[in-house]
Amino acid sequence: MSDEDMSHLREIERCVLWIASWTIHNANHLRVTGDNEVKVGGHQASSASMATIMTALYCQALRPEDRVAVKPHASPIFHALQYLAGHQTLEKLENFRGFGGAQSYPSRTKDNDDVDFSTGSVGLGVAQTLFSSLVQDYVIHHGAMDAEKAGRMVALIGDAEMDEGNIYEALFEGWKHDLRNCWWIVDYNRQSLDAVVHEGLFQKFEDMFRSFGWDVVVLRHGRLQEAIFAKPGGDVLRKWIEQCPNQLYSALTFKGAQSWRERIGQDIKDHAQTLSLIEALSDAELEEVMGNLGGHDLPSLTEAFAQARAHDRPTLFICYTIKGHELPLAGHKDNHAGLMTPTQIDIFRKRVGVREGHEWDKWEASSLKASELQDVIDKAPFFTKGKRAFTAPKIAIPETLPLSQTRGKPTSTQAGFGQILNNLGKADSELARHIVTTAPDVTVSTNLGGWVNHRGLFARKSKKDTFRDHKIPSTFNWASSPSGQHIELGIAESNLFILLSALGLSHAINGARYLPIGTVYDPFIYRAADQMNYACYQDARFMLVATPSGVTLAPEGGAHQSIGTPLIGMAQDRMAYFEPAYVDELAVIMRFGLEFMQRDAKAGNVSENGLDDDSGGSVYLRLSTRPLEQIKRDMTPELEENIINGGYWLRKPGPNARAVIAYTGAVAPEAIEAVGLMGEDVRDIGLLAITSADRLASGWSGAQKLRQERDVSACAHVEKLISCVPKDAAIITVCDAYPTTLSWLGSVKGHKTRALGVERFGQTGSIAELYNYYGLNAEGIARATEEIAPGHPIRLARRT
Ligand SMILES: Cc1ncc(C[n+]2csc(CCOP(=O)(O)OP(=O)(O)O)c2C)c(N)n1
Ligand SMILES: [Mg+2]
Repeated sequence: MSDEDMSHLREIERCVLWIASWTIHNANHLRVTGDNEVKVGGHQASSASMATIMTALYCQALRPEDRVAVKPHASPIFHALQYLAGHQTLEKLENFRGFGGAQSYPSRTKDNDDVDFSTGSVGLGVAQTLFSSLVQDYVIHHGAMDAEKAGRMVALIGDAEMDEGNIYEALFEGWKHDLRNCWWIVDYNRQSLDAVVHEGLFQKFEDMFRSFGWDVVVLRHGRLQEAIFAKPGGDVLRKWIEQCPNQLYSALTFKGAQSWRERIGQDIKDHAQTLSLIEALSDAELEEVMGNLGGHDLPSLTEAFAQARAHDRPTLFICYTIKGHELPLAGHKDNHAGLMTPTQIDIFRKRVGVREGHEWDKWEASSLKASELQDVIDKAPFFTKGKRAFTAPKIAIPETLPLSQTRGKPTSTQAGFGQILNNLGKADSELARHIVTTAPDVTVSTNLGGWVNHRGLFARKSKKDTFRDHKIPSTFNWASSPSGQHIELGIAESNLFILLSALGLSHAINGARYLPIGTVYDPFIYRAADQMNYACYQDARFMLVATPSGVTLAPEGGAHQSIGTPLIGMAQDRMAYFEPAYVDELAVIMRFGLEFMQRDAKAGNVSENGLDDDSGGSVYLRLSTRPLEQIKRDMTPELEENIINGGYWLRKPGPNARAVIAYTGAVAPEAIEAVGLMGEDVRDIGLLAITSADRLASGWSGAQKLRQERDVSACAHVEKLISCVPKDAAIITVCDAYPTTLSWLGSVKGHKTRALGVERFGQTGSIAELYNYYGLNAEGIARATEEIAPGHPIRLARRT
């Protein structure tokens, strides 16, 4: 890089730091008025820490095909860079952290300035880049991207963020899958939110990453420091800096030149040559030198990034920085949420040469001509292509999915899922080619084995199945190749969700759409609920198949039984939760799901049934291992629609019904039996099959909102269903989950309701024993009905 180019970058960095600092100041001191208003957040120090690194990246090192997960609190720096490059509006910056303004943490869905990956929950964006690199390789090996078009997947990471365990879970998986094209850049400011981080952390990172095959580049000293070290006596200063404890370095940075002089003078009093080097510096120069760590030195950064561009090995950059660099908050251990006072920002404004009233002028903090700097940033490779998000055409989904003839054999929804995928895997189709499956070491036990036998495991380098080669009989083919369509993961559920997040964004990140299907044991959704939420937050599209579930997995015991997961499914935005009982329902739901996953979030338009279906989302299928007698019936378009909308009457209540039983999932036989037991005495009793409590509930809420907005024709599916239930009848709901999943049904039209379900940790036992214990068996349902249904006591029919 020429000296002129470097001085342009320095000027841009200055402007970036100013705009970012002003954005935060504006949000807190100017926009927020009134004594009672809470300040909306500082993070000026956390942002400043990254100003140099991000200037070097965005204005020099990155290419349009690269994708970045920005450290959450560097959001103002990101928005400032995009503003300077013309991709962010003044209005959004003025409204930073406000309603509709630029987001506190970069958001793919809410920001308008080309965010690649959302961040916020620390650690997750980091793993996202690793799995996105693996997905990029999947795309290349499946012929949907030229190998030369591969980008670097880059994570900008706070050093305290590196405490998040999910990063190391991902690191293992990256090593297993031959990770490449991934850069993790640590902002090593040695400060966390609360305090100063442990000594010697960088050494641990270095050792660990090297052992996983990463290149590790430590940027400790900038060019100014190196220049002094090269002088006689300089080596003593280097040693002093390198041995200075983190806390002390931070404290001296905060206190400034006089304190540096005193402390260094005291520690190296016997080294006259070194002392004279320090004495030769003015106060400002001394502060500049001590702040000239690798992460604040543009020449060191640009050179290190250029070197890493020459190969595709995963690379960890440890960049020494100072939290709050260039600001009066620099180095103070309490500066995380710190804000410059109006007086401090005023001093800073004058120091960078910004005139009052010109704070938002793009290049005001530089003495160079605005057009010159604008030209530099416009020509930076990263910005030359404008916005970089792709779209990809939809994958055609056939009218029906291939279900096997079960010949009257009882079948579980989990087995049905296995059959459908097995049948899809057998034949060639556009759909089958675009499905990618993944599981955290539960491929076989969640019934994905058949599909994997047909489609194989994915790996960049082929690996044979030794058991096959030795002709040892085995049900499963475990050979890997670059054309495989199943990505096998270790047990870490966190990785499953982040991989689903990466696969489910491939249409936008790589311009190649896939239909990811991931399986997991339902209870372990808790293990990675944050990752699941993160994937949905950034609008990744995937199908989650969670099985087995509930207490129905009976002998597996309480540790594996999930109780609250339907509530997670219902509460999760951009994800529809389904819990079918029968395999024909499952086939309809999967077909719908694969199409639903491909709808465009921007289409958003709530229809008259209260569902925002146009914008689609991910799908969560809560499936069971319990084989159920299947209902022999034809799948009519009407039934199909009801299944998708969330429920249908298996037996419509008559005009004199005293009670209605509503169930979801594997407890169907008990609900049916209960209706049979009571049916003679309670003639008109109804039986409502619920395939999606989530869609029934959100449609209900949506329709009410529409009516509030005077759309009187709005009517939810559940409102239509319940409209035939006589006013005084009771509703008894049954599910293998926390009862609140369905208890709200009574509120739709004001029916008295008793909600049955599971409220305590499960036990081991048979299904019959457990259903009896929780009152989910037919007698339990009948007793609950009797308790609340109006009229005389119910006589139960004799069981045959
Ligand atoms: C999962 C999660 N836990 C906690 C937080 C709150 N939090 C935000 S940043 C942060 C640590 C800041 O330290 P570091 O990562 O070193 O960033 P720095 O501000 O020093 O650059 C914490 C605890 C969060 N955002 N996400
Ligand atoms: Mg830090």
